[in-house]
Amino acid sequence: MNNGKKATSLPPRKEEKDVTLFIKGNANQLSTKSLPSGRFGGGLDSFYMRRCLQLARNGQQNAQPNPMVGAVVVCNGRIIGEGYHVRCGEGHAEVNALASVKQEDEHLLKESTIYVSLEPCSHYGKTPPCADLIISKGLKRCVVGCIDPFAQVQGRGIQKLRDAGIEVTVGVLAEECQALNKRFMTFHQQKRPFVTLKWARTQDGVMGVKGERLIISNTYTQMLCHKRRTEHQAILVGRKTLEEDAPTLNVRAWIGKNPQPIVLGSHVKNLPQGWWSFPTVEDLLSALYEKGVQTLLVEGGRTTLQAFIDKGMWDEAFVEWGDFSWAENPEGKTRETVKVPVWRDAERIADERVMGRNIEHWKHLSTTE
Ligand code: AOF
Ligand code: ZN
Repeated sequence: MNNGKKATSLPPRKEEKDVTLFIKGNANQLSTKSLPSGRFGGGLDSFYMRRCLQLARNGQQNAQPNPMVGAVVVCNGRIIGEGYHVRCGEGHAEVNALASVKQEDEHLLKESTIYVSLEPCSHYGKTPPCADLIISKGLKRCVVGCIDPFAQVQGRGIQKLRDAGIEVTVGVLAEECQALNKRFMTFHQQKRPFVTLKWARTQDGVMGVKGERLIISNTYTQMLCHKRRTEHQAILVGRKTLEEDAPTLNVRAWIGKNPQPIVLGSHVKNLPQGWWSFPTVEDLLSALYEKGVQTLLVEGGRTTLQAFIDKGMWDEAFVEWGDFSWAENPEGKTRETVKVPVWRDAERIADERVMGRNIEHWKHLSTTE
């Protein structure tokens, strides 16, 4: 309908780049087309893929440990179906998108394209393979955001579709699609949990004082810390922190699930009930991978944080800056302090302002994203 305003049209499609993706652990080599990923650039494929990403995010709370995935079914410029992976154990994004297609539109499927932010699965998990469903519904084309790193899929879904004569385009908004599920990607690609480090510091770089508890966070940043705990499956401190501070590591200032508490270090005295203990970072990470724990929050102390940094076994970090300097404290000179860890291969990617406090968000330069 013309309401007198000038119609806005999509920007012209930029030139496509040929990209060849090699799939780890799979002899398949997939030749793909990749589109530029600017916010408004990239043409129609990027436009619909962006909608997939938007839908996928609805699964943030309940999809895990499965990835967040969105799917859109399009016929001649009209979206005839949409869906996302709502909850682990239930239907995948493609199943929900195809189920949402109205009966009177079913005949259009043969001319339709299905957009999915993650490669359609090819395995029997808790649900049957999505690739089989797409084939049986007779879709013409499938546009995939990124490859599923899960060992049982890893390119096999795409291969299955191509073998059935469906035209498949891979790698549309690939970086955004991978970033959305960076924890899932890291877990499957690196065979270890996604590791988040967290500490608080004074203006002059002190994170602790020997023999006492130094409180740096305020009520609001403490809520954020507890929220962060709910977003991880496991939480860890070193042996010294457990013995000196006796932390509970549970969620009190937010609502959500308590992560599994873990202590790192040998010869732990009085391991609290329900805690796990591992002697080294390597033992810990491989055991968590075996147990299917995808996310680990490391809350200290300094030696433990430094060990993860030195081994390069971390993905992102949150550093809260307190509003005071330890040196200004009259007792400042008489107490032995613990200084912040020393970074390596780290890039500061954002600052979060919380009621006047600054929380720096850092990323490890080797992290999946
Ligand atoms: C898709 N679409 O929406 C999702 C996929 O146990 P299942 O059957 O739920 O399978 C879980 C695996 O399926 C998960 O590890 C990941 O590889 C893939 N997730 N695949 O085609 C989806 N969520
Ligand atoms: Zn699936």
